[in-house]
Amino acid sequence: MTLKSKKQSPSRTVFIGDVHGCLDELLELIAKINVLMRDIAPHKIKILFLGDLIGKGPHPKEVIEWVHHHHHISLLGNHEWSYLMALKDFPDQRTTRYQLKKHLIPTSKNTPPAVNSLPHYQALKASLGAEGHNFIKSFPLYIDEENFIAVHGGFHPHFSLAECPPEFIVNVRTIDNKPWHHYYTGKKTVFYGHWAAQGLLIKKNAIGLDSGCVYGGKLSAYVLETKTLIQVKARRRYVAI
Ligand SMILES: [Mn+2]
Repeated sequence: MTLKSKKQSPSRTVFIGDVHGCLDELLELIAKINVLMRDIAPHKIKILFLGDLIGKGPHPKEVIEWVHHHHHISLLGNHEWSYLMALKDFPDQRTTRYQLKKHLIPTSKNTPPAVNSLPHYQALKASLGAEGHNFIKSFPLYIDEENFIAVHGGFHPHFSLAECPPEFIVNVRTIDNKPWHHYYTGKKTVFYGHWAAQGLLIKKNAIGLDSGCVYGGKLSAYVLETKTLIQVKARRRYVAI
């Protein structure tokens, strides 16, 4: 056995921005990632979606099923949040925490109105079945690891992630007219989505990966360990921005 073969296989952590039901682009992106990672052991590759798998785009059901089937992780986006809130099917403690804290943190002015009606969500729930629906319910609000933080929208600099209300985490873009990450001074890199109008943004400690695929932009992935950006172009513009 050579020294090299005794070495532990490296691991890779891949973040993917807002898919919004763009299944074709997701599959193309995954194919690119697979080519790039052909020398990495499959069990060493962790793929983490930054939320908003559903909403706006053409294939929300198929995207949810694909991510679930492949045992990947997704954060809760504002669209999954709206879906669960509309169906009144949210874990109680999160709603309670929001009720307690909402007077402390003003909701971002940029919070979009709910774009999907209750009948739309009910139809999606019916098409997903219990398995897909429960998968959405399992999405974490944030992930705080030793070497990164992942959130859908962002967080408030004066509050810990655990203290920040869910609606704020999934919706925030700006605080006092500045990007929320302007106030973030932590060392861990924060990966976030949700801000297609800002687009791809790579800073030392904050990386925004919503590059507006559903608006005819790109679907983006970023590899934590190698700092590699991987993108595919949208096949078309599915909705107007
Ligand atoms: Mn979003």
